[in-house]
Amino acid sequence: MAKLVAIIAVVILAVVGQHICRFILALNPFHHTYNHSPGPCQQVPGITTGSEDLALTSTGRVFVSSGPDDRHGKLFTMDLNSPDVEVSQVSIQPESLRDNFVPVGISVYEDPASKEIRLFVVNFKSFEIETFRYDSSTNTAHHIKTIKHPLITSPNDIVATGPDSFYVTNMSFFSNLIFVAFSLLTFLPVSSVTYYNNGEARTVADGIKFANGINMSPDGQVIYVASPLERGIKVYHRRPDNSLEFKNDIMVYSAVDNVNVDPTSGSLWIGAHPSFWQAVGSKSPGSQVLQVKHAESSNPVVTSIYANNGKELSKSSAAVYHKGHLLIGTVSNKMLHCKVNIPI
Ligand SMILES: [Ca+2]
Ligand SMILES: [Ca+2]
Repeated sequence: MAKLVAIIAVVILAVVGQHICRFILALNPFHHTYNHSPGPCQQVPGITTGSEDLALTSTGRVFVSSGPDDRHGKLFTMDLNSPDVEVSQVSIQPESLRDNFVPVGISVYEDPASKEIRLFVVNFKSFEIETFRYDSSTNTAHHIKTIKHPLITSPNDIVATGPDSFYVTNMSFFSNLIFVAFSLLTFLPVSSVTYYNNGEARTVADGIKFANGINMSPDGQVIYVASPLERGIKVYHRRPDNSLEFKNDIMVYSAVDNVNVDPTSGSLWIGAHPSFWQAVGSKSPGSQVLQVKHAESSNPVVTSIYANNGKELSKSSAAVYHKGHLLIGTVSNKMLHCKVNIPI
Protein backbone atom coordinates (compact mmCIF):
# COMPACT_ATOMS: atom_id res chain seq x y z
CA MET A 1 0.00 0.00 0.00
CA ALA A 2 2.80 2.41 1.00
CA LYS A 3 4.56 1.58 -2.27
CA LEU A 4 1.41 2.46 -4.26
CA VAL A 5 1.02 5.78 -2.41
CA ALA A 6 4.67 6.60 -3.12
CA ILE A 7 4.25 5.84 -6.84
CA ILE A 8 1.11 8.00 -7.04
CA ALA A 9 2.90 10.83 -5.20
CA VAL A 10 5.84 10.67 -7.62
CA VAL A 11 3.51 10.71 -10.63
CA ILE A 12 1.60 13.71 -9.24
CA LEU A 13 4.87 15.53 -8.48
CA ALA A 14 6.15 14.80 -12.00
CA VAL A 15 2.95 16.13 -13.62
CA VAL A 16 2.88 19.25 -11.41
CA GLY A 17 6.62 19.81 -11.96
CA GLN A 18 6.24 19.51 -15.72
CA HIS A 19 3.35 21.98 -15.65
CA ILE A 20 5.40 24.48 -13.60
CA CYS A 21 8.36 24.17 -16.00
CA ARG A 22 6.13 24.75 -19.05
CA PHE A 23 4.47 27.65 -17.22
CA ILE A 24 7.83 29.36 -16.54
CA LEU A 25 9.02 28.69 -20.10
CA ALA A 26 5.87 30.24 -21.58
CA LEU A 27 5.89 33.27 -19.27
CA ASN A 28 9.61 33.85 -19.94
CA PRO A 29 10.03 35.98 -16.78
CA PHE A 30 13.81 36.52 -16.95
CA HIS A 31 13.99 37.71 -20.55
CA HIS A 32 16.21 40.71 -21.28
CA THR A 33 15.31 42.69 -24.41
CA TYR A 34 18.14 44.24 -26.46
CA ASN A 35 17.05 47.39 -28.28
CA HIS A 36 17.14 47.62 -32.06
CA SER A 37 15.08 49.42 -34.70
CA PRO A 38 14.95 49.39 -38.51
CA GLY A 39 15.44 53.18 -38.73
CA PRO A 40 14.43 56.38 -36.94
CA CYS A 41 11.24 56.01 -34.89
CA GLN A 42 8.95 58.55 -33.28
CA GLN A 43 5.72 58.59 -31.37
CA VAL A 44 2.60 59.34 -33.41
CA PRO A 45 0.99 62.47 -31.92
CA GLY A 46 -2.64 62.11 -30.87
CA ILE A 47 -2.62 58.53 -29.61
CA THR A 48 -2.25 58.01 -25.87
CA THR A 49 -4.91 55.46 -24.94
CA GLY A 50 -3.57 52.53 -26.89
CA SER A 51 -3.53 51.23 -30.43
CA GLU A 52 -4.18 47.59 -29.63
CA ASP A 53 -4.75 46.51 -33.20
CA LEU A 54 -4.03 47.86 -36.66
CA ALA A 55 -5.59 46.94 -39.99
CA LEU A 56 -4.12 47.86 -43.37
CA THR A 57 -6.10 48.31 -46.60
CA SER A 58 -4.73 47.37 -50.01
CA THR A 59 -4.06 51.06 -50.71
CA GLY A 60 -2.05 51.83 -47.58
CA ARG A 61 -4.72 53.22 -45.27
CA VAL A 62 -4.45 52.01 -41.68
CA PHE A 63 -7.23 51.73 -39.12
CA VAL A 64 -6.35 51.78 -35.43
CA SER A 65 -8.40 50.50 -32.48
CA SER A 66 -7.81 52.47 -29.30
CA GLY A 67 -9.33 52.37 -25.90
CA PRO A 68 -8.68 49.60 -23.36
CA ASP A 69 -7.94 52.34 -20.80
CA ASP A 70 -10.66 54.64 -22.04
CA ARG A 71 -14.36 53.96 -21.48
CA HIS A 72 -15.16 55.79 -24.71
CA GLY A 73 -13.24 53.80 -27.28
CA LYS A 74 -11.88 55.43 -30.39
CA LEU A 75 -10.94 54.48 -33.93
CA PHE A 76 -8.18 56.31 -35.78
CA THR A 77 -7.01 56.23 -39.37
CA MET A 78 -3.93 57.33 -41.25
CA ASP A 79 -2.74 57.20 -44.85
CA LEU A 80 0.75 55.76 -45.16
CA ASN A 81 1.07 57.19 -48.69
CA SER A 82 0.86 60.72 -47.36
CA PRO A 83 4.20 62.54 -46.91
CA ASP A 84 3.10 63.60 -43.43
CA VAL A 85 2.21 60.56 -41.39
CA GLU A 86 -0.64 62.04 -39.37
CA VAL A 87 -3.40 60.25 -37.59
CA SER A 88 -7.02 61.43 -37.53
CA GLN A 89 -9.82 60.23 -35.30
CA VAL A 90 -12.67 58.49 -37.11
CA SER A 91 -16.13 59.85 -36.29
CA ILE A 92 -18.31 56.98 -35.04
CA GLN A 93 -22.02 57.23 -35.85
CA PRO A 94 -24.09 57.06 -33.77
CA GLU A 95 -21.84 58.76 -31.22
CA SER A 96 -23.67 56.96 -28.35
CA LEU A 97 -22.11 53.66 -29.49
CA ARG A 98 -18.82 54.81 -27.94
CA ASP A 99 -20.30 54.67 -24.41
CA ASN A 100 -19.58 50.97 -23.94
CA PHE A 101 -17.07 50.54 -26.71
CA VAL A 102 -13.63 49.08 -25.94
CA PRO A 103 -12.22 48.25 -29.37
CA VAL A 104 -9.43 45.66 -29.60
CA GLY A 105 -9.13 43.30 -32.60
CA ILE A 106 -9.98 44.98 -35.90
CA SER A 107 -10.28 43.84 -39.51
CA VAL A 108 -11.04 45.57 -42.80
CA TYR A 109 -13.16 44.13 -45.61
CA GLU A 110 -12.82 45.84 -49.01
CA ASP A 111 -15.62 44.93 -51.41
CA PRO A 112 -13.87 43.89 -54.66
CA ALA A 113 -16.59 45.42 -56.87
CA SER A 114 -17.91 48.47 -55.03
CA LYS A 115 -14.65 49.19 -53.12
CA GLU A 116 -16.79 49.82 -50.03
CA ILE A 117 -14.76 49.50 -46.82
CA ARG A 118 -16.29 47.67 -43.87
CA LEU A 119 -14.73 47.59 -40.43
CA PHE A 120 -15.16 44.62 -38.11
CA VAL A 121 -14.24 45.44 -34.51
CA VAL A 122 -14.13 43.30 -31.36
CA ASN A 123 -15.72 45.14 -28.43
CA PHE A 124 -13.79 43.90 -25.37
CA LYS A 125 -16.35 45.43 -23.03
CA SER A 126 -19.35 43.44 -24.25
CA PHE A 127 -17.57 40.57 -26.02
CA GLU A 128 -19.56 41.41 -29.14
CA ILE A 129 -18.63 42.34 -32.70
CA GLU A 130 -19.43 45.77 -34.10
CA THR A 131 -19.49 46.30 -37.86
CA PHE A 132 -19.23 49.65 -39.65
CA ARG A 133 -19.31 51.07 -43.16
CA TYR A 134 -16.43 53.54 -43.56
CA ASP A 135 -17.00 56.74 -45.54
CA SER A 136 -13.61 58.19 -46.47
CA SER A 137 -15.12 61.51 -47.70
CA THR A 138 -16.30 62.37 -44.17
CA ASN A 139 -13.93 60.07 -42.22
CA THR A 140 -16.95 58.45 -40.57
CA ALA A 141 -17.65 54.88 -39.47
CA HIS A 142 -21.40 54.30 -39.77
CA HIS A 143 -22.55 51.51 -37.47
CA ILE A 144 -24.16 48.63 -39.34
CA LYS A 145 -24.92 46.14 -36.57
CA THR A 146 -23.85 44.43 -33.36
CA ILE A 147 -23.17 40.71 -33.69
CA LYS A 148 -23.51 38.36 -30.74
CA HIS A 149 -23.66 34.58 -30.83
CA PRO A 150 -23.28 31.77 -28.24
CA LEU A 151 -20.15 30.61 -30.09
CA ILE A 152 -18.58 34.07 -29.79
CA THR A 153 -17.73 33.76 -26.10
CA SER A 154 -14.64 35.88 -25.41
CA PRO A 155 -13.42 37.38 -28.68
CA ASN A 156 -9.96 38.88 -29.08
CA ASP A 157 -9.38 39.36 -32.81
CA ILE A 158 -11.25 38.96 -36.06
CA VAL A 159 -10.58 38.58 -39.77
CA ALA A 160 -13.34 39.45 -42.23
CA THR A 161 -13.95 37.10 -45.17
CA GLY A 162 -16.98 38.84 -46.69
CA PRO A 163 -19.46 41.68 -46.05
CA ASP A 164 -21.13 39.63 -43.28
CA SER A 165 -18.72 36.78 -42.56
CA PHE A 166 -15.55 36.37 -40.52
CA TYR A 167 -13.32 34.19 -38.38
CA VAL A 168 -12.97 35.25 -34.75
CA THR A 169 -10.73 33.97 -31.95
CA ASN A 170 -12.20 33.14 -28.54
CA MET A 171 -9.72 33.38 -25.66
CA SER A 172 -11.74 30.76 -23.75
CA PHE A 173 -15.10 29.00 -23.89
CA PHE A 174 -16.05 31.08 -20.86
CA SER A 175 -17.50 34.59 -21.18
CA ASN A 176 -16.89 35.65 -17.59
CA LEU A 177 -13.61 37.58 -17.40
CA ILE A 178 -12.52 35.85 -14.17
CA PHE A 179 -13.02 32.41 -15.73
CA VAL A 180 -11.30 33.60 -18.90
CA ALA A 181 -8.29 34.71 -16.83
CA PHE A 182 -8.36 31.40 -14.92
CA SER A 183 -8.31 29.35 -18.12
CA LEU A 184 -5.40 31.40 -19.46
CA LEU A 185 -3.32 31.14 -16.29
CA THR A 186 -3.89 27.40 -16.02
CA PHE A 187 -2.94 26.89 -19.67
CA LEU A 188 -6.19 25.13 -20.39
CA PRO A 189 -6.52 24.45 -24.14
CA VAL A 190 -10.05 25.88 -24.20
CA SER A 191 -9.47 28.61 -26.76
CA SER A 192 -11.01 28.38 -30.21
CA VAL A 193 -11.78 29.92 -33.58
CA THR A 194 -15.39 30.48 -34.65
CA TYR A 195 -16.52 31.01 -38.23
CA TYR A 196 -19.55 33.29 -38.58
CA ASN A 197 -21.61 33.82 -41.71
CA ASN A 198 -24.82 35.83 -41.87
CA GLY A 199 -26.23 34.81 -38.47
CA GLU A 200 -24.85 31.25 -38.41
CA ALA A 201 -21.70 30.21 -36.58
CA ARG A 202 -19.63 27.10 -35.90
CA THR A 203 -16.38 26.22 -34.19
CA VAL A 204 -13.68 25.56 -36.79
CA ALA A 205 -10.60 25.18 -34.56
CA ASP A 206 -10.24 24.39 -30.87
CA GLY A 207 -7.80 22.98 -28.31
CA ILE A 208 -5.72 26.20 -28.49
CA LYS A 209 -4.06 27.81 -25.49
CA PHE A 210 -5.16 31.46 -25.65
CA ALA A 211 -5.96 32.20 -29.29
CA ASN A 212 -5.19 35.90 -29.72
CA GLY A 213 -4.59 37.55 -33.13
CA ILE A 214 -5.97 36.08 -36.36
CA ASN A 215 -5.45 36.88 -40.01
CA MET A 216 -5.60 35.40 -43.51
CA SER A 217 -3.19 35.00 -46.43
CA PRO A 218 -3.79 37.28 -49.45
CA ASP A 219 -5.22 34.37 -51.47
CA GLY A 220 -7.62 33.46 -48.63
CA GLN A 221 -6.29 29.90 -48.41
CA VAL A 222 -4.40 30.08 -45.10
CA ILE A 223 -5.52 31.28 -41.65
CA TYR A 224 -2.93 32.34 -39.05
CA VAL A 225 -3.77 32.25 -35.33
CA ALA A 226 -1.44 33.72 -32.68
CA SER A 227 -1.00 31.79 -29.44
CA PRO A 228 1.10 33.81 -26.96
CA LEU A 229 1.21 30.97 -24.45
CA GLU A 230 2.52 28.59 -27.12
CA ARG A 231 4.84 31.41 -28.31
CA GLY A 232 4.01 30.89 -31.94
CA ILE A 233 1.61 31.09 -34.84
CA LYS A 234 -0.75 28.25 -35.65
CA VAL A 235 -1.18 27.74 -39.40
CA TYR A 236 -4.45 26.36 -40.80
CA HIS A 237 -5.48 25.46 -44.33
CA ARG A 238 -8.87 26.97 -45.15
CA ARG A 239 -11.15 24.46 -46.87
CA PRO A 240 -13.81 25.49 -49.44
CA ASP A 241 -16.55 25.03 -46.81
CA ASN A 242 -14.64 27.46 -44.50
CA SER A 243 -13.65 24.74 -42.03
CA LEU A 244 -9.99 24.78 -40.99
CA GLU A 245 -7.36 22.05 -41.15
CA PHE A 246 -4.36 22.47 -38.84
CA LYS A 247 -1.06 22.38 -40.76
CA ASN A 248 1.78 23.39 -38.42
CA ASP A 249 3.10 25.78 -35.79
CA ILE A 250 5.57 28.56 -36.53
CA MET A 251 7.61 29.00 -33.35
CA VAL A 252 8.77 32.59 -32.77
CA TYR A 253 9.60 32.30 -29.02
CA SER A 254 7.77 35.50 -28.08
CA ALA A 255 4.26 36.11 -26.74
CA VAL A 256 2.59 36.95 -30.04
CA ASP A 257 -0.41 39.27 -29.95
CA ASN A 258 -1.92 40.50 -33.23
CA VAL A 259 -0.93 39.37 -36.73
CA ASN A 260 -1.10 41.38 -39.91
CA VAL A 261 -0.46 40.09 -43.42
CA ASP A 262 1.30 42.11 -46.12
CA PRO A 263 -1.31 42.20 -48.92
CA THR A 264 1.40 41.91 -51.61
CA SER A 265 4.11 39.62 -50.24
CA GLY A 266 2.01 37.63 -47.77
CA SER A 267 4.64 38.19 -45.05
CA LEU A 268 3.35 38.28 -41.48
CA TRP A 269 3.91 41.33 -39.29
CA ILE A 270 3.47 40.51 -35.63
CA GLY A 271 3.26 42.68 -32.53
CA ALA A 272 4.64 40.63 -29.64
CA HIS A 273 5.52 40.77 -25.96
CA PRO A 274 9.08 39.45 -25.44
CA SER A 275 8.12 38.32 -21.93
CA PHE A 276 4.51 37.46 -21.15
CA TRP A 277 5.33 37.71 -17.44
CA GLN A 278 6.66 41.26 -17.80
CA ALA A 279 3.75 42.23 -20.10
CA VAL A 280 1.31 41.32 -17.32
CA GLY A 281 3.30 42.32 -14.23
CA SER A 282 5.73 45.10 -15.18
CA LYS A 283 4.97 48.83 -15.48
CA SER A 284 6.92 49.23 -18.71
CA PRO A 285 7.42 45.82 -20.30
CA GLY A 286 9.31 45.44 -23.56
CA SER A 287 8.14 45.42 -27.15
CA GLN A 288 8.96 43.39 -30.24
CA VAL A 289 7.95 43.32 -33.89
CA LEU A 290 8.54 40.15 -35.85
CA GLN A 291 8.34 39.58 -39.58
CA VAL A 292 7.68 36.09 -40.94
CA LYS A 293 8.48 35.51 -44.61
CA HIS A 294 7.19 32.41 -46.45
CA ALA A 295 4.77 31.78 -43.58
CA GLU A 296 2.65 29.41 -45.65
CA SER A 297 5.65 27.23 -46.57
CA SER A 298 7.51 24.56 -44.60
CA ASN A 299 10.49 26.95 -44.25
CA PRO A 300 9.26 30.22 -42.75
CA VAL A 301 11.91 32.86 -42.02
CA VAL A 302 11.41 34.77 -38.76
CA THR A 303 13.19 38.12 -38.27
CA SER A 304 13.07 40.54 -35.35
CA ILE A 305 12.56 43.96 -36.99
CA TYR A 306 12.17 46.03 -33.83
CA ALA A 307 12.74 45.38 -30.15
CA ASN A 308 12.78 47.68 -27.16
CA ASN A 309 13.16 47.20 -23.41
CA GLY A 310 10.11 49.35 -22.69
CA LYS A 311 11.75 52.76 -22.42
CA GLU A 312 10.79 53.84 -25.95
CA LEU A 313 7.77 51.55 -26.44
CA SER A 314 5.88 49.31 -24.08
CA LYS A 315 3.40 46.45 -24.65
CA SER A 316 3.54 46.28 -28.44
CA SER A 317 0.50 44.41 -29.72
CA ALA A 318 0.34 44.99 -33.49
CA ALA A 319 2.43 46.08 -36.48
CA VAL A 320 1.86 46.96 -40.12
CA TYR A 321 4.37 47.72 -42.87
CA HIS A 322 3.76 49.71 -46.04
CA LYS A 323 6.33 51.17 -48.46
CA GLY A 324 9.10 51.90 -45.95
CA HIS A 325 6.78 52.79 -43.07
CA LEU A 326 6.39 50.63 -39.99
CA LEU A 327 3.59 51.37 -37.51
CA ILE A 328 3.66 49.68 -34.12
CA GLY A 329 0.55 49.64 -31.93
CA THR A 330 0.43 49.06 -28.18
CA VAL A 331 -2.17 47.63 -25.80
CA SER A 332 -2.81 50.75 -23.76
CA ASN A 333 -0.46 53.64 -24.50
CA LYS A 334 1.17 55.20 -27.56
CA MET A 335 1.81 54.25 -31.19
CA LEU A 336 5.20 54.36 -32.88
CA HIS A 337 6.09 55.20 -36.48
CA CYS A 338 9.44 54.02 -37.85
CA LYS A 339 11.04 54.80 -41.19
CA VAL A 340 12.49 51.52 -42.37
CA ASN A 341 16.05 51.82 -43.69
CA ILE A 342 16.87 48.13 -43.89
CA PRO A 343 16.04 45.63 -46.65
CA ILE A 344 12.63 44.06 -46.03
CA1 LIG B 1 -6.60 42.07 -36.34
CA1 LIG C 1 -4.92 40.94 -29.44
